[in-house]
Amino acid sequence: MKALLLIDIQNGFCPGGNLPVPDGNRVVPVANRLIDSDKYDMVLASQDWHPAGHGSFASAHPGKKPFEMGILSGKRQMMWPDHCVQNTEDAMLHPELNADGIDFIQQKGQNPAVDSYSAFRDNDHTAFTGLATHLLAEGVTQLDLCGLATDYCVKFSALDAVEMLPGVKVRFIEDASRGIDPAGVEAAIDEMRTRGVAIIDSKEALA
Ligand code: VGL
Ligand code: ZN
Repeated sequence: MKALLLIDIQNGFCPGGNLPVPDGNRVVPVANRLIDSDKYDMVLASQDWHPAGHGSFASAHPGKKPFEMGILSGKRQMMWPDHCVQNTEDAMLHPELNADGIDFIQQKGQNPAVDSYSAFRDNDHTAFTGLATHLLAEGVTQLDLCGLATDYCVKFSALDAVEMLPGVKVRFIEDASRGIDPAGVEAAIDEMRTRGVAIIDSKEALA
């Protein structure tokens, strides 16, 4: 069973959103080609889904500004602008993404005391979303990932997929993804490759 996992292709991470990734919207047509292809038995999407006042928001920490490091539940945490608050426009999947082709949506980031970059578990690895159990129950053998942002949620989801889905081929689709920081993207791709994630482009995924 081959699955495609689209990470956080939401308004909040596209230009005009609250935590815009440069050219984030440009992943949408590529993602749609993947969704509409006959290459996948299942298409899943993750959705960053924070309560208002989430502990990853700089606004929840007096004196902190966005993109400074802070502390959340005793651990180092990037202070983000308020983003992807539940039931707001910012949290909706990009309107041009072919949502009809998505079989399953995994929300994450609901616990105000911990961030959850990965679609599989929170950053301190104590709470699981259930996505790994779901994919294993479906008999997944290959998982292709792409979306936003390469250096945060895509990377952590891919690394968790390798660890939590034993025997599953995990591939990162580079041209269907964009990152926040260019140096961070390069490091993220190196780290994924080192940990066993195949780095491919959509042409290879669709071939
Ligand atoms: C993300 C920062 C905060 C992401 C989510 O989707 O990469 N990044 N929340
Ligand atoms: Zn977030």
